Amino acid sequence: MVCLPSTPYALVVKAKPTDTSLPHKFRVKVDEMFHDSAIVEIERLDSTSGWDWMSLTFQFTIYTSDNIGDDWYRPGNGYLYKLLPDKKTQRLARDACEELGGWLIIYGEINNTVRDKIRNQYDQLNANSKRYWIGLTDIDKEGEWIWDDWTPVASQQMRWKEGEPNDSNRKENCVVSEIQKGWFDMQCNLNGKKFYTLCERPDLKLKNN
Ligand SMILES: [Ca+2]
Ligand SMILES: [Ca+2]
Repeated sequence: MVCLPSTPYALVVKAKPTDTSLPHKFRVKVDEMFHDSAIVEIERLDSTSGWDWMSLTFQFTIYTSDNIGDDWYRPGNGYLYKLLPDKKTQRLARDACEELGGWLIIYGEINNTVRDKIRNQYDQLNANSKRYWIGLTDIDKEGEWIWDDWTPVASQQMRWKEGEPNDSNRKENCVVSEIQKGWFDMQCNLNGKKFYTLCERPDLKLKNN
C-alpha cells in the first residue's frame, strides 16, 4: 500500500486467487481508509468450505477526488457510464477507461432493469456507435471467460450472438457487445478492428454517503 499525504477520497479493491485456476468469487468491502493503510473485508461468495488456505492477489485503485465532469450516465446502480467518441482497439479502449478512473463495462452484477436503461441510453446513437468493447476476456485460458473485475462469467449473464464465441483463427480473446444483438469475441489488438469504448466507474459520491 502506498503512503499518501492525506486519506484518499475513495478506494476500490478487487481480489483473486493467485493461482487463477482455482474457483473463486469474492466480495471486497472497504471498511475504513487512512493515508497509509485501509481496512478491507473480503467475503468468499462461491464456497464456504473446501479450502484451508488460499493465496490472494489484490488490486487497489485509489481515487484522490471525484472531479469527473457531468457527462457520465447514471442509471442508479452505483456506477457511472460514458461512451467515448472514437473507435479503438481493446487495449487502447481499456487504457482510456483506466485514465478516467474506470474500466470497460462489466455486465456481471448488472440486473436486467439497469441493462435495459444502459441499452436505451446508447441505442439513441447511430448504428456505428452500437458496437463497443466490454470488460470480458478469455486471454488467460481459452474458453474460460473472466470479467475484468476478476469474477468468472455466470451462464445466466452470457449474451453471445449465435455462433459466438468462435475464437476465429484461435486469436479472439476480447469481447464486443452489439446493442440489441449480443456479444461476439474479437482479436484484442487488431488495428483494422476498432470499436467504441463504454467505460464504467464507481459512483463515488454514492459510495461515500
Ligand atoms: Ca479466445
Ligand atoms: Ca468471433
